[in-house]
Amino acid sequence: MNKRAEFVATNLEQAAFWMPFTANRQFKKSPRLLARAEGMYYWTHDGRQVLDGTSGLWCVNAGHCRPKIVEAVKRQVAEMDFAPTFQMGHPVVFEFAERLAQIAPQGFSRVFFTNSGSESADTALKIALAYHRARGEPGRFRLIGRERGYHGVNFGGMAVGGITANKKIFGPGVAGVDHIRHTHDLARNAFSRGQPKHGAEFADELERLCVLHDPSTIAAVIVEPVAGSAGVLVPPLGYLERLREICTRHGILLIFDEVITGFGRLGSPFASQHFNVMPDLFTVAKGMTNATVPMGAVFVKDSIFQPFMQGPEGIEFFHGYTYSGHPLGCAAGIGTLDTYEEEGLLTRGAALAKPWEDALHSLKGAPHVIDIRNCGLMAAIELEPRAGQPGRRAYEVFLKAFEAGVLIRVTGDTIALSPPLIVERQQIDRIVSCVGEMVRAVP
Ligand code: PXG
Repeated sequence: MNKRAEFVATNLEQAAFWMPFTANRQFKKSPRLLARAEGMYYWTHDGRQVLDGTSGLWCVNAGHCRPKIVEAVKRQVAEMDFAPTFQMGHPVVFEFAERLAQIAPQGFSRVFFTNSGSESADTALKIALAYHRARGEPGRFRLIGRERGYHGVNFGGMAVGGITANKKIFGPGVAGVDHIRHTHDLARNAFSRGQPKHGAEFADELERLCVLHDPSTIAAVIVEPVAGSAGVLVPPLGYLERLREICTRHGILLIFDEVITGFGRLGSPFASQHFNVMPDLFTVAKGMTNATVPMGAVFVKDSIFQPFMQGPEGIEFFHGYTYSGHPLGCAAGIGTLDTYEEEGLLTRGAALAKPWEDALHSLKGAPHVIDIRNCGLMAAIELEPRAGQPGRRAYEVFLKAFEAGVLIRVTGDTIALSPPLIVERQQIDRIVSCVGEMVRAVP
């Protein structure tokens, strides 16, 4: 154990670190510390190997500490640590934007840089509002999200998000926001393989909101193509197509939040390609730099960008972050794209999707399992909540799996899985058999 690991292992109860989205008191009494990572594995501070079934937090898509990325960051930090992108530029940021535009679906020729998925969501919403104003429709101010959606924790993303616990104590938030219903339908769709059959009509709720508010007041609709945080909710067949059609008919921009689905998670570079439904804007983060340096972006169609360039001379869009296009993020991103491209990782999930699906659905019939959902290399196993203790059963599975050397993620009573895209067949088997064993072991 190195000195730093020794310190944290012994002193955590009064630790200064206020942990995000964590039961601090519970954690600090019995901490789980990851101290090193490589490829498909973490090692705990006391040297135990842990198979990463979650790509960190849905983000380390190429696996950990990949040499090309490590080298690119090292080189960049020694050459130029930081340079502004407000009224200045640097070569790396221009190069990275070109590289991203090259792998984006056709027409997404512009990239606005942020530092996280939350910032990407807020940036995309602001681009949508500014776009309508630039085109002479300032009356389009409403933003529509979806129940169970997660678009980060900043005020815009929180407002259009649909996760109650993330919103309820933070006041009224952004005005002019509404939501369509989520697509989870256990009664009709439990144990669907891939896209569920039932529920395309849930998209018609957007039509209802158009009647209620008048479509000329609606700027944009934002959805995750596959809802991640809410427990891997795969869009019903025909659902995204219908959302697209309603948006197009009413001049509403469709924003896909691809923070999780982007960069190969579904077996295509982006979910829009997997589902063959194109948004007007989409957000990314996480896998964009393989999570090596925090970074996010909004991809913008040329037709959305152009009105900005036709206004008066001067700053076209009053928005940006000190670290938009940070040189280290860009270097990490270029190293990441090189790795993805050399190893075919952005499409590797397509070949693995079927064995992944088969392995997961072998858990059908295991105790407590009420649904299994999968899409690309994402999956969820939903457990029946223990009476009076929601979330407890899945949390115990998580703890036991970690003890057994497999990192999984839980949200409520749903176990979420998203291994790095370099995962091998026997590692898939190990993840699934570990989950199966622990599900059988918990009361
Ligand atoms: N949009 C989506 C779809 C996300 O999944 C964000 C935005 C926000 O990204 P940042 O980088 O600001 O955190 C996310 C983040 C989980 C989990 O376990 C998911 C996220 C973050 C933490 C945990 O489901 N997604």
